[in-house]
Amino acid sequence: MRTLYNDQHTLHHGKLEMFRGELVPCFEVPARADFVLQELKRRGLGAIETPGTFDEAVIARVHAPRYVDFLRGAWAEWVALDPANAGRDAFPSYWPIRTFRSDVLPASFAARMGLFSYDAGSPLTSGTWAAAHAGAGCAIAAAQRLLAGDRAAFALTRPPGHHAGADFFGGYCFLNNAAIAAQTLRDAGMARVAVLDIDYHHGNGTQAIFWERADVHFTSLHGDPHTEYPYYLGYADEQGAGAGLGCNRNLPLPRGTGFAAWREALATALQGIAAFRPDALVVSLGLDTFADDPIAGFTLQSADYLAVGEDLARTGLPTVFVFEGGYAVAEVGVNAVNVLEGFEQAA
Ligand code: SP5
Ligand code: ZN
Repeated sequence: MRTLYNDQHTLHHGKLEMFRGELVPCFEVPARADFVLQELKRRGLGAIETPGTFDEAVIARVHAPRYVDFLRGAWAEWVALDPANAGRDAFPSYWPIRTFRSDVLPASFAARMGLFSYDAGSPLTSGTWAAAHAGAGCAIAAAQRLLAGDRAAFALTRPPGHHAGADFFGGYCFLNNAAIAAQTLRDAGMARVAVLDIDYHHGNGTQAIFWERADVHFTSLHGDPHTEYPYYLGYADEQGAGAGLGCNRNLPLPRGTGFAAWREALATALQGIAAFRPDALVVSLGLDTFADDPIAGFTLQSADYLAVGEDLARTGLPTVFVFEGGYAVAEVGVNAVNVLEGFEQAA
């Protein structure tokens, strides 16, 4: 399968993230994608292409214009506040939680940082927009490979996307690449698209984007939010609303879950997806379900990812894979490519 990749991802390189009252080195680093790229080449999985310019209209169908405008200009605003800011990443410190207004767009940069985010773990850096924008281009180009008749394509993107909502960043995510891929398929005439999120963390952004929509079905397998990030969404009783009621499915699993139980949940997820009769599948491919992941709690082994790919191929659906989390950096390449190779062998 083809990989869509843009080396501009390296322009997003956060230094530190807030954790337990301290700034600790970022887990989401450029080397993650480098290891995947290296493994793709080593195993000869298929052509690796860099997309050119693209039509931005699809981004505006997923994200709010005032949020996109903010992200595009955020670094320049940050540096304009103080030239010394060029040497430090931007973090939010204020959030409009319940009872505050979110309809007013404050002039203050700090206030808008909080309006458009939900955690302090996602530093905004000089190259965040360029990297996220290039990543969205990869997601769009991967979706277009399906429209051209390919069975599958891989968008090797970072920063990741599935925590980003229509108008907020968080969880290391800025633009929701999986949602953008799904929307691209819809815009091209596919009637129904399923998104399956197998990152360790619930894909709260993707869920929220499609919450009231009947044309995109969202399913997520993830650590139980009672104990796991992102805590405030991802529970089993969240089924969508309005026209989208019944088009959202969460399968939370306890911390410590191993491959046998995880794979059973995957089978359950795939049955629900088949019942939706989608024209295509978008997989939010997080590899932080790996046993040695430093910030997650499942115990999948590298060889298990081959079986994951095989299970996904048996859907028979045209499939876009979008890279998400996975922080065991030295192993993330093998684990990601195992999914893709398992898929290809069973397809
Ligand atoms: C895309 C994705 O996987 N985002 C995950 C964001 C998780 N952010 C919270 C990280 C919590 C860090 N916990 C550190 C534990 C160190 N032992
Ligand atoms: Zn994750």
